[in-house]
Amino acid sequence: MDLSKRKFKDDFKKMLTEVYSMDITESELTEQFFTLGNLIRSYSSKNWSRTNQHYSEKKEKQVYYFSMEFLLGRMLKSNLLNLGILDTVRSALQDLGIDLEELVQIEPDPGLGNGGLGRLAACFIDSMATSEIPAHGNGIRFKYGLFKQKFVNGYQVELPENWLQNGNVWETRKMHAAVTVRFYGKVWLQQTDKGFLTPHYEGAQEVLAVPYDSAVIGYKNNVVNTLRLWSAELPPQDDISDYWAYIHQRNQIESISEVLYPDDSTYEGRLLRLKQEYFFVSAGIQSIIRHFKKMHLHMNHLAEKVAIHINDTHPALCVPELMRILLDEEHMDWEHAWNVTVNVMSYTNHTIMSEALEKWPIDMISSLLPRIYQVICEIDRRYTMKMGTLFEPAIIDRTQIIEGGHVKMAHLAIIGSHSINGVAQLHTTILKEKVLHDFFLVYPSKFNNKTNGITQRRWLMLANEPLRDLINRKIGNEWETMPTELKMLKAFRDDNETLLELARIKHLNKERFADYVQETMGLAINPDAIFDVQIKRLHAYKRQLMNLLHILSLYFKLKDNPAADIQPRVFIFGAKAAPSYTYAKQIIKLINTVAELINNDSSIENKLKIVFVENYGVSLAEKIIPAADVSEQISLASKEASGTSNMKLMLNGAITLATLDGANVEIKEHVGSENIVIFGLREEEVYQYYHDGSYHSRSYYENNPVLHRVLDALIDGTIPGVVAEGHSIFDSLVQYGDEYFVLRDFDAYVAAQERIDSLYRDMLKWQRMALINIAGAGIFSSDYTVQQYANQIWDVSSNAHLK
Ligand code: AZC
Repeated sequence: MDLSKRKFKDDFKKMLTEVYSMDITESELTEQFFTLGNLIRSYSSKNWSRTNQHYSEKKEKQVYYFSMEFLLGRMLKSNLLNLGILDTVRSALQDLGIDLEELVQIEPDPGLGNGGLGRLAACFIDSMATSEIPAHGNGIRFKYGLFKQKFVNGYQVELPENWLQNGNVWETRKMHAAVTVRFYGKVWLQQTDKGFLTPHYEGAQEVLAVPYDSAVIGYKNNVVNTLRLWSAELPPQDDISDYWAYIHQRNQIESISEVLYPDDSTYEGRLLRLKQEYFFVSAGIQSIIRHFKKMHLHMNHLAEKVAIHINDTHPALCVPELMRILLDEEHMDWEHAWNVTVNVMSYTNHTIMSEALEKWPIDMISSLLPRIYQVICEIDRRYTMKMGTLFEPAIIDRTQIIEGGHVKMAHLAIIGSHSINGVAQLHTTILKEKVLHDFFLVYPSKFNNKTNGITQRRWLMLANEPLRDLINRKIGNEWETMPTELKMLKAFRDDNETLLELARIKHLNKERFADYVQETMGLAINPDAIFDVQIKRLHAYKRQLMNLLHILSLYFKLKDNPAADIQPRVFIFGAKAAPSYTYAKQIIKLINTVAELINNDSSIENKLKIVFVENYGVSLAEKIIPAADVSEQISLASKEASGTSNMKLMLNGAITLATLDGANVEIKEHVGSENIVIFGLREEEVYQYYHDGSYHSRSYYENNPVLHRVLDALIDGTIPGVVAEGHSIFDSLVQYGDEYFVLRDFDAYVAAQERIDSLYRDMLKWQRMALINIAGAGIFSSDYTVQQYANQIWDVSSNAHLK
């Protein structure tokens, strides 16, 4: 948008007076932040309604991305950037004596997601608006986001994250669009006068679902899509006979949208979790149908106008919920309703970890959602009947929805969707050949790959402005919307001036991060050291533990020989563990304790430091990633579906140190094997071990002296204060088989780390590698990913031509 500094200053002052009756000198950061937020809203509101109007008038097909999680991060700068007014506003505020960076800090970072899956959804909505895809997010407005992590004596402690405390400037409550969601009760089918079977409900609990909409602003294109998050409320009641019963009921209902489950692998509080899933699914679909009906088209045409995406299995109830509405409320016959449903739905799988494949006990689902359960049973019955004639019984048994007293959500999503995708090539191959092989036999054409992506706007243009400026000076700014144009940077691979400039920028970012660490943790780190970064949820398969064992091996090397020639390193960790995941929490305690030991040992002359940042999330990622030299992507091959921090880090010039897992495989293809450091078992080797059962971790402990010493340190008091944790972790590796092959890959990992050490010594060579990584990162933009979803799955056009 066109905005002069003068106009902005006038608007800002006016708004401050209107809302707070203050002038600038009286106002504090909070008032200034809300004033700016409200101004941004007013600047985007016209385009928001224009976009909606355009979609309605043109009857454009709409995509609804259903996701339990949207891990947005702070929106202030992102909105300014996308409106095209970031620089103007920054400079105008400066004239007014206000520092934009200080205002940014006022905004709470809404942690409405656990990790990769939630952040992917956030990147997608940004990219969908930018790519002019008529697509909206649908999720839950959790009152409490993912817990705030504190370390107390090295242990993770979880505190509530009350992000809504001071209100959310971006949202609008849309009471007129509220819908009712039903739980419990009895249901039976009755014939109406017109001959339809309609369900009758008795004793159902009714919950009011109230939507809160936020604008999703496309990058400099006037498109504003919608993120709709639902909040659970008690429906208004005429007479409240029993006040206390009323309060109790209200609390119970409001608890549905109260907390995000702090777990991306196992599901606790199961009943509430199931309620959450149905709640936002039912609310979302009812509101879609309401909207569709305004077009006065027959329901048979729904799939021409609506695509619903099921992000992991959490929203899998979309399938029976849409069926319920088509059958019970629209009186379609089963065949037509099913046809429409399958054409509308598509599903993404994000993990092969079996504990994350949701299933619900029949008792629970049949009492909480009686009608939905009936529909699921009928879907299952028809599936087994139809496929039973085509495939052998064993295949049908393994692919049924209801089995062993449970409803399997992935099966429901697969049977009820026309498209099933994995999130990286390797992951999709594993789905087809292993994890979902039976389904692949049944529905080969449903399977496809969509490799994940990230938005270069947040992760480069905003997070790393010095790098953005350098790139723009070298190759112009076309890459902002056509990120593969970054490849033009390759022309500078032998240009020492550019490489030196890259080094200077990296150093600057490292200094900034070092300042932050000094301020917040009181720890001095050296910006000349290698900044070696592993940031992701704490999970055994991601092998933060292997990283730590290597650090210990370096530490002992220095203890034995203080003159040992190693490049100084700062190992940076950021990770939350699910509160119920004991083993992961033990690893956190161990890392913190080793950090304490190493950081305070003056005999190693600051050659090693460990920084374990508290409360890792989007805002911290934005500080760490631009400062990273090394990107640790060291999961056991086959276990990480894709990874996305790998993409953000390469885009910022970090060198990837990786196993051939998830999207690392594709990163290697794009940068070439000389610009990435690969090590470790490959996926086929891992499966071979599973097959022949020949991995015996103990022999690695017994035969590898370095490993032996490192592992002994866990249990012999070398690392003080971790007796219980040390033993538990030692046993998991040596005694109980080392599920994720940490000891098997240790040597290869150490060798790979030595290679990093030696590469780093040649500064120009290192920067050349960094440059090639940046130049090759464009393909991993979520702009491309969502365009592929649009063309190949949702069948909608990108470029709605709103300009
Ligand atoms: C993650 C995967 O672990 C990660 O590899 C992937 O990049 C990301 O999704 C986005 O696709 N999964 C999750 O965050 N959560 C679950 C339940 O899998």
